[in-house]
Amino acid sequence: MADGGVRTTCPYCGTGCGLVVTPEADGWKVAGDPQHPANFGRLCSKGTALADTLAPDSRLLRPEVDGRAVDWTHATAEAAGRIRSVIELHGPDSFAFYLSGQLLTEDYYAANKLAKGFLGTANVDTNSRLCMASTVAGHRRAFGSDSVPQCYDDLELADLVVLAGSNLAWCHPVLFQRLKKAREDHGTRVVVIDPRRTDCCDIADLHLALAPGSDVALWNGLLAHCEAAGLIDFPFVDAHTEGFTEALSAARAADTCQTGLAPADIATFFQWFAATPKVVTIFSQGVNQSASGTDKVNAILNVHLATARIGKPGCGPFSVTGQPNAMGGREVGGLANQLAAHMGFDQASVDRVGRFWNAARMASSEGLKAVELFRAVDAGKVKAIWIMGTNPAVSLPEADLVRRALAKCPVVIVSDCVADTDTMRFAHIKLPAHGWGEKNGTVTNSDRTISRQRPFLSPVGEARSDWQAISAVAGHLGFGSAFAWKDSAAIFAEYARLTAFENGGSRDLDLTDWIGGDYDAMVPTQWGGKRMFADGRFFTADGKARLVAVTARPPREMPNVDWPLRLNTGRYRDQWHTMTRTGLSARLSGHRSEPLLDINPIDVGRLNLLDGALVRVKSRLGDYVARLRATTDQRPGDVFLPMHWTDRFAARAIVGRLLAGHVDPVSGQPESKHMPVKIEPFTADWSAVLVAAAPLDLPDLPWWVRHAADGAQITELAGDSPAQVQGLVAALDARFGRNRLEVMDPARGIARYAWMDGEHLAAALFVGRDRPDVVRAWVARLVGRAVASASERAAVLAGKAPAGQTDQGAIVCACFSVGLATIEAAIRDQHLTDVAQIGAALKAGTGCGSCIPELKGLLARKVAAE
Ligand SMILES: Nc1nc2c(c(=O)[nH]1)N[C@H]1C(S)=C(S)[C@@H](COP(=O)(O)OP(=O)(O)OC[C@H]3O[C@@H](n4cnc5c(=O)[nH]c(N)nc54)[C@H](O)[C@@H]3O)O[C@H]1N2
Ligand SMILES: Nc1nc2c(c(=O)[nH]1)N[C@H]1C(S)=C(S)[C@@H](COP(=O)(O)OP(=O)(O)OC[C@H]3O[C@@H](n4cnc5c(=O)[nH]c(N)nc54)[C@H](O)[C@@H]3O)O[C@H]1N2
Ligand code: SF4
Ligand SMILES: [Mo]
Repeated sequence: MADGGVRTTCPYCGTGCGLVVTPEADGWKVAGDPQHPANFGRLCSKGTALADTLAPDSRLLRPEVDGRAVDWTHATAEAAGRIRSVIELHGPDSFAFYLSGQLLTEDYYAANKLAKGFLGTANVDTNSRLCMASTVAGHRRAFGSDSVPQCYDDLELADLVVLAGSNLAWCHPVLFQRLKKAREDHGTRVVVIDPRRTDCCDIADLHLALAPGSDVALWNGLLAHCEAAGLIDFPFVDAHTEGFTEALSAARAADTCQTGLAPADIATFFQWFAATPKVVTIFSQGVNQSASGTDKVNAILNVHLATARIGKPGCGPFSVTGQPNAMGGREVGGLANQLAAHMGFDQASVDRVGRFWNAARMASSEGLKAVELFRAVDAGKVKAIWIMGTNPAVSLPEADLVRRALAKCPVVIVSDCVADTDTMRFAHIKLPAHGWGEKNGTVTNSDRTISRQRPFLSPVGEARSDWQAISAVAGHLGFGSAFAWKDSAAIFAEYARLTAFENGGSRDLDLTDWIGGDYDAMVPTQWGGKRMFADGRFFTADGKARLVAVTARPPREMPNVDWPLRLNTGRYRDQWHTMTRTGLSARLSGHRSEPLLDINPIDVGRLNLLDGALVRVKSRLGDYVARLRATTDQRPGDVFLPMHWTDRFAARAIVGRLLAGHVDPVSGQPESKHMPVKIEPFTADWSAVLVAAAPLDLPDLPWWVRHAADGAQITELAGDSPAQVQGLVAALDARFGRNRLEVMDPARGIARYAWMDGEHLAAALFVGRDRPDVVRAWVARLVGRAVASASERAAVLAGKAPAGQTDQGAIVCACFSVGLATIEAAIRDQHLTDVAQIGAALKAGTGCGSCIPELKGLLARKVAAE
């Protein structure tokens, strides 16, 4: 470790912030790297809390085969043997990899090479199919290559930034901080295009809350407007593009009424766009996760191409990628319809890559994309699957089909750093992977910057890097010499040579400059230069970009009498996907400690429901239980649920169970943002809260949800029969022994229990007809501590803390763990009137700043109340 600590990269979002990690007396200090061009020292709440998630107790420590711990040689020989026998009997396409944008480039390259070059199958798909596939397809249609033309500096150079289907404030918080600062410095205009009001709207000049799925109509309208306003750059269009006339006539036929927006708002957006030469359009899952996602992408690219607003400083379309290495995965070809190094399945590329790899058995055509892949597993066509770095039992649509498929698949191999995930429960062979802090390799962020992830911890247990697992299996299969890399540097070097191989400027991705470089000393560098396409040269056969004629299509399923509401899904500020890591952190779990169904108050009234009540959300595929949150952030008729909760954290809170597997016809990306649902009341006769040191296996109950608190796990529960409570108490007796204290008030439906381990509190359960009024955080802090005196024990059973100890409610500021109740009290008692005063009084908002929109909301509520 250098004096200044280890320089590495954040394992969460595609912003790709650089970090400096230094040892401290009781752990690690994670700080933003002032020299990294993505963040220049900034961090968000998730990056700041990284040290909280290094806990070894959640990790998978050693390989397992059929439930038995074995050594690596045995596990990889067994994996190879099972893969070989499936392929021998059923052919190469009976095997598949399902990978992840959270793998390192080196891991991804190794998996892709094994399947496509040596096993002879292109069944190598990834969670990027659920994420960026529509952008990849849109880029390839327009540019002839999957290239992101812009760089982050463009956020500071633009005069207008359009956020299209991107909740940048929560999902790329450091980019949002950069945009916010640019706006403060020189008045950058911001337009948000999103059916929901998000925290991005805090800095927006205009929020277009369009009808879900209607983006193509809006962008087509803009293209027609640009033409009518004389804004088409004909010299550029004529010299460097094809397809303008067709795209324009499709655009003219568009009906912007489909967006449901006020004509005046549409006109304002069009005028601003037309009047501002420097426009950046940031787009993300509101665009991609749609059955017309590829057309949405091309509708955006059409406008930028026709006005030559591309590849210039402060000017261009900008897909922000989700995962830390979503881009690297695309680069090495980790998609079933791409080969490697940005090459496709044309004969010349198949031949070229085959020669470069000296391939034993080259795949010659595209493989199965994620949704079809799991359907093929269900249909028994794919019989062996190796899942690496992703949790498809949760994150895919039609999650029940996915679970059924995994349950009957003869060979399921899962590589993960975490021991107990929903997907891991289906594994026959479990392979422990390095976690962040142990991993050693490269990642590519949203603006094509390649950075190093460097280790600063020794691997826990027997964890290995994913590429080592792949090369060991390849060795057992007899392909050892092609996978005999001594370290990740050797893989990167091979990959860089492949990008340069017979390239000669014909392909966008060319890492010639990296060949022979010092891998360990690598500094963050963009491939392809700062911006692409400024010279008007694209990677199609004729060098010209394509405008694509697109027509708006509604989402595949629309609300109707039976399913009257539209379900939109997405992310919370402080959770990452299926919570396997962020769910370990108390401060990250406090912002939203349970999933909430966001719904407009008009719908709450119409359905005769109450804000804060539990409800059952049903689609034609499944159901989900959540607490209502009435908010005008939602349009009437639209509801929102987060994607994060799993069977490990809740009963009945997997949103993928509600979603149909409709996919975009070009990209194969599923439509995760539009599903008709209905809402029914959830009848509960009892509610309870359980506090214990560790997560517990609970009996089957109608509803529960748990979260990490300081020192313990807090589980909220509810049900509809007294037998359920008896079953729960019996299960807790079995777990903690019969040394149980209790108080009962049957008339009021109240029962309270504390399980003691000698003098120490092991667990406490509070049951009531309504949600128990208990100071949860105080009880959580007592778990594992001595509770000796009679009065202390009585206080625990009462759930009443000594004076001054209250629950602070939802954590608003995750950097300094400041809760809602604390902030509201300070606003009231200290007469605080702005965010700076809150910061001075409580520090809230002075870390990453992601909570500032919420702080402003609290101040505004106070003013409104007065
Ligand atoms: N905190 C946090 N940050 C993350 C992640 C995380 O799990 N947690 N995950 C990372 C990953 S992998 C990804 S892909 C990114 C995703 O980042 P984003 O795409 O910004 O996040 P989402 O919440 O999925 O969706 C963005 C917005 O699309 C809107 N939307 C829904 N339907 C439509 C529509 O029809 N049109 C338009 N215009 N908008 C619509 C939603 O209301 C939502 O606000 O975030 C990354 N960053
Ligand atoms: N309803 C709905 N569903 C969605 C979305 C949505 O917006 N709405 N978004 C989709 C999108 S954009 C995405 S990207 C996906 C994400 O969905 P997933 O990829 O399923 O979610 P994660 O929780 O990130 O799963 C990553 C797993 O890999 C493990 N892991 C982390 N690092 C490593 C490593 O280096 N090696 C190995 N072997 N394992 C590792 C983690 O512990 C975790 O179990 O979800 C998709 N699903
Ligand atoms: S913005 Fe993204 S990359 Fe940066 S610290 Fe936050 S989660 Fe990590
Ligand atoms: Mo993603």
